[in-house]
Amino acid sequence: MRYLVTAALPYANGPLHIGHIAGCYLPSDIFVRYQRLMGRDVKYICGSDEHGVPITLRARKEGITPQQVVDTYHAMMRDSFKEFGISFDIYHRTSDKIHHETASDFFTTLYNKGVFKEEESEQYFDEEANLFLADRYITGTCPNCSNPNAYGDQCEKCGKTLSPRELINPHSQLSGKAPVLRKTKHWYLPLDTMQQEWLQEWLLSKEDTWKKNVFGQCKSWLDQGLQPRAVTRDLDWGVPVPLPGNEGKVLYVWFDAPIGYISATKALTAQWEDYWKKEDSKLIHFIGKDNIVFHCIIFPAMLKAHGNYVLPENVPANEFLNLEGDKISTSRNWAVWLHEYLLDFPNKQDVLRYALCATAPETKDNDFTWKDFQDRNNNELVAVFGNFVNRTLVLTAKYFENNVPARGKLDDAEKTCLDALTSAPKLVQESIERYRFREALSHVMDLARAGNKYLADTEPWKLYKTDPEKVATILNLALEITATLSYLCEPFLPFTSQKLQAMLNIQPKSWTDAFGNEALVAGHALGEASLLFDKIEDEEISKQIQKLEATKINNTPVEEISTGEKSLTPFKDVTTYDDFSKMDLRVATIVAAEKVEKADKLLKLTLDTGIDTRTVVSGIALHFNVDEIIGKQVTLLANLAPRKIRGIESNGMILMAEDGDGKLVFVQPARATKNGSTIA
Ligand code: B3M
Ligand code: ZN
Repeated sequence: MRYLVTAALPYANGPLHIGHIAGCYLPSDIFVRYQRLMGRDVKYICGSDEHGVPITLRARKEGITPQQVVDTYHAMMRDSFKEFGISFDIYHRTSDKIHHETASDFFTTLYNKGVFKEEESEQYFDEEANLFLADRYITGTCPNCSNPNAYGDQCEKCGKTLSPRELINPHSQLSGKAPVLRKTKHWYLPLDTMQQEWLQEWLLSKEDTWKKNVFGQCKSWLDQGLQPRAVTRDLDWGVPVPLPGNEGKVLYVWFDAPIGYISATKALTAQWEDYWKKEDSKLIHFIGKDNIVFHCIIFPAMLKAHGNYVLPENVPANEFLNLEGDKISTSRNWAVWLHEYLLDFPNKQDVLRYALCATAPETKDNDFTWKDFQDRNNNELVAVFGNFVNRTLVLTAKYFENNVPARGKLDDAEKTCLDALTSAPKLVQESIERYRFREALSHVMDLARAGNKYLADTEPWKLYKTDPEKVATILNLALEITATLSYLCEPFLPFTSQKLQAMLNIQPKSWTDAFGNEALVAGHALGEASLLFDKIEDEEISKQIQKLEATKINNTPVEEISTGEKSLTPFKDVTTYDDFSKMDLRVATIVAAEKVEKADKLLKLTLDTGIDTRTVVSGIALHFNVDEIIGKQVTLLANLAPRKIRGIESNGMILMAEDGDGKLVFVQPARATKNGSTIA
């Protein structure tokens, strides 16, 4: 038996955020690490999904090629995954030659077998850009909610799935013009007939083994009746349709992307066919819930039509993770970006892994908050896990010269403790096998809790003078728990596991060897102890919250802020670039603010400019409270000549935007950036 575990291929058109991680990368990583520890044959596959319209649109907007877009994000995602401890066996990419060949061959096989229906239909065409307008290239008014900016495939406001022909008043994203209808030929996967032939029966057989949310979605697709799906598009970015005379057509991104799992396995191992074709192979797709139909219906349909491939054993999709009560959104920048987290919290990968696993949206949408993140670190990792390990190691160093003491007679407290010790691995295993990673993690923590309680109840630090033998037994057991924790936490907290094993001076072990017999023999010399986790202070958390708040301000739609009459100030006279460039504009943060006595309009601000800390007197006191502006980033005219205002020397000026009604807002960078950054 062997496992092939895939994690959804993220689109290479933006960085990764915690929603991606909680949705499928962390659960799959936990699952695979566990399988490896069980000594099973497993391959863990992922890579960048480098086709699709959003990538071409982004490239157009930025004036670069799609390849440049994907090169940037592919590298970025690959590196973030690695640093975060996501242990793919391969992180491949769909612009790779192996993938193009594999996807192309796959299409050809289906074509030669006569699987596809070929059909001509009318589609929107931009006459100015000389292009058919696929999916996102076209926008218009949503027939459901009247949102004027709905896309050709979906309205993001009401969530309705659309087809371009349903849009009211459609226009091209490229030229802005109204498109015309033109005939074009495409190939369709006949899901309707497949449903009757085998797909429905196969899917219905999954009721007891697949997660409720996943099965439920499949069931409702079936109930509506599956429709033929086009697997090609009129586009120039993607895998070209491998049939002569079809220039300008590529495979639909959702046709080629799942084949990416196959090409990545090919790139990884010469034995790739074992994993994909042998009957005793288990194919498991980890995904987020928006990908269910593609992995549970369309890809299986493709695999079956091709023949010789196994079908997915399970598709443990997660629901969505929200952030501070609001939907995570790339376009609104409402997200915690993985690469920024890794910079802001160096060597704290496991804290985020812990927090995300403990709040994973396994059965329903869930919310990530920075406060919860801090609490989980301080009250669970530090106060329970870390505290237990630290007390155990410090006491062993103190009383037994850092060697494992021998175990003596066992009383009731020891027996309870041993029970917890022997049952924990089984509980963790059972939960992981059922894809319940939150529950599995809580079993690990329960063992740490049991250890903590054992030390608190037996108080070895009070006993040493009178009963050193008892203390030896207590610490022997506590160390045994510590060793077990180091093995058990590996799938969830791999960095901690490693650190702990170094502190215990033990080697990593497979779970089949690790449990059931004693991990530490009396006399074993321990390594050097250090703190496993440290407290996260309020300031670090409020910084993160402020960073989020800042994006909110910058993204408030214009209609919401400017009310009333728009009597805008007319433009000033022309100036020169030379004059402009004399101004030294910098990003700075307000670190303190106070009212200026007897001047109700003035605030005395203290600014951190990255280079110095300085005072600026600003006439904004009627517009802002002192508390609400501390921590805000602003634009500072840094080289304005110093000036005394009400006896206070002001060194510069902060820039404000003023609407026609006299309302003021800070001019600030679109996202938190380094103080001292120049603005030009
Ligand atoms: N790139 C969609 C997504 O990131 C898509 C997954 C492909 S998995 C084959 O949501
Ligand atoms: Zn809508």
